[in-house]
Amino acid sequence: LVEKKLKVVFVLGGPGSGKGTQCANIVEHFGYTHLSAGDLLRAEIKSGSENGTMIQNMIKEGKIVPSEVTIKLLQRAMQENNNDKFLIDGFPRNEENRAAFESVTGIEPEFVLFVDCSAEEMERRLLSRNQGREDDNIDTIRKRFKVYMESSLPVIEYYNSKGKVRKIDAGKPIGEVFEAVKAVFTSPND
Ligand code: UP5
Ligand code: MG
Repeated sequence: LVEKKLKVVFVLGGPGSGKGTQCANIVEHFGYTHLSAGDLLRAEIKSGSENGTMIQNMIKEGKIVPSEVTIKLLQRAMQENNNDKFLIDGFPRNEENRAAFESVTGIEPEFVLFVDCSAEEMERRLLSRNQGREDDNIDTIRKRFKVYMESSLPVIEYYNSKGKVRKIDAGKPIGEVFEAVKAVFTSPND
């Protein structure tokens, strides 16, 4: 049995920056499988798992779920899928997430797509999303922004120092943002 070498791209950026939206486009054009850590955690709540209540409380507070929980869900999703190219959206969110994923899976990302957007625009998008997410209220949004600035931006900085960050301006209309994303995914050496 030959272990397949998995290709992973982390898609990082603030709450409401458009990670999920751009991932859907990347899947269509470049054949990746999209794994949103947040979606996996929300599915875990719905499934009535023993961790469900804990996860729900963390998400309501905008806090980062313990990495062993998230990593297990990501690993399971990758094992259940025959694809060898994955977009991991919204993970790793802090230094501990990053180091634990690397040591547990042995996977280093090919690169990090940094979906960069102003806080004002992200707030506007989240407040008008209307998909019933329990964390899309102004109180939780502020908490999510704070955690993003304090814990998630340093992860992007870490990868930037290794030359692995591809930053795109996500403040523009969806189609224009995707043009920049396409350029990243079609350029050589990525
Ligand atoms: N939209 C998108 N692009 C637009 C554009 N260019 N112009 C205008 N509108 C645009 O987009 C958000 C909204 O904006 C949508 O209505 C979209 O149509 C519109 P979306 O693509 O959904 O943005 P995204 O970046 O995916 O926003 P999301 O809210 O999903 O980001 P978060 O990072 O906040 O959410 P996530 O689901 O990743 O995490 C939620 C919580 O789960 C975290 O706060 C945390 O508590 C927990 N979590 C963990 O603990 N660990 C993890 O590893 C992951 C999550
Ligand atoms: Mg999302």
